[in-house]
Amino acid sequence: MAQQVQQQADRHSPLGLTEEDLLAMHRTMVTARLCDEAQFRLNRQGKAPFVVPVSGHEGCQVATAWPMQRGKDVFVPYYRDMAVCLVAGMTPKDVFLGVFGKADDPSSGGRQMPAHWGSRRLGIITGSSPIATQIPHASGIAYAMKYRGQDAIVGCWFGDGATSEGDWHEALNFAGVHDLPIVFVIENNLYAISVPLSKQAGVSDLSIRAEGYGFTGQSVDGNDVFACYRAMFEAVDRARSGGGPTLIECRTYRFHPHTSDDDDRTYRTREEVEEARKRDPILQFEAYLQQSGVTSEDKIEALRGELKEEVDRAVDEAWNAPDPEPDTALRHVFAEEG
Ligand SMILES: Cc1ncc(C[n+]2csc(CCOP(=O)(O)OP(=O)(O)O)c2C)c(N)n1
Repeated sequence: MAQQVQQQADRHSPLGLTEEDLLAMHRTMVTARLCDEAQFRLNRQGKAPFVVPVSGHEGCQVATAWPMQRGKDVFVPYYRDMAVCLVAGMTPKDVFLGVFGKADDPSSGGRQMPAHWGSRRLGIITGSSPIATQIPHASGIAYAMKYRGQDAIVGCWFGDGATSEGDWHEALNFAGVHDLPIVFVIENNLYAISVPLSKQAGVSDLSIRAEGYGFTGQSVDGNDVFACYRAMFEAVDRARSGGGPTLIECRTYRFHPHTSDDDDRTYRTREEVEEARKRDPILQFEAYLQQSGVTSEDKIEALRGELKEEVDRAVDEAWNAPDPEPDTALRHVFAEEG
């Protein structure tokens, strides 16, 4: 082990990440994974009508959300971005208030579907269900920031399927024309529900599309936390210092079906999923943490137990929280009298 400690190249210090940062990032990734496992259990118990899994994407989500400044920058996530929202400041209880559609759900007070993240307080912009509609909003927000001379940037996340939408191309073109302070992050998990990437795009390297809009693009291994962090850190720095937009493609994989309503056996072999699980970003990160002496197998095991209890408590608290009052069902839909 001591020998392994010496052999492990230091990947975090050159990026300005401390051991405390690494442990906090790890904690967030494991929390997201455990929330995912809990929401699937609740779905099978009939308590959670619809869930959108994050498992497999935690590494690229945490790594790309990390360089953003909380309370200052604006997060424009899509439905799969539970871990992005945990980095932005949401809690497991917030996640489950949304899953159960409770009155205190920070995203919409139980009016939106689960996983339609939003919080004015945390600077998370609420998205709608049609794919890619948040991306022109993100460019518009970045335009407003630049116009007002604000010291802030926008991070905008979406899947590979979103890059086939007109909204996506319009938003990137607008960002390139106006040199906006924005970072676009593709979480390329190779499928838009059942449609494989080869049927979505004539290129296999989605980041090269940035060139068509006049800015930089980069593809990285989405299971490699350090590669994702580095790409985002540089992109955030570029955006903040007036250097304009960046497109980052994180190559990742989702371990579960698209949602709790999908049966992925119809379009992916079990062997393919098992192969992808061997590249689990959390396991790879944990291997690094152990080999560089930041933590140990025992401590990881203890942390999982602690976080599992935290997530179970969040589930109970959210389940026991009040439902929205039925007579408020039309609030924010029609103007109210008086
Ligand atoms: C405009 C539009 N078309 C189709 C759908 C149905 N739909 C919901 S999620 C999804 C897949 C999107 O895939 P991707 O952007 O790759 O993200 P992923 O779910 O794989 O993370 C589709 C087609 C939709 N919501 N909106």
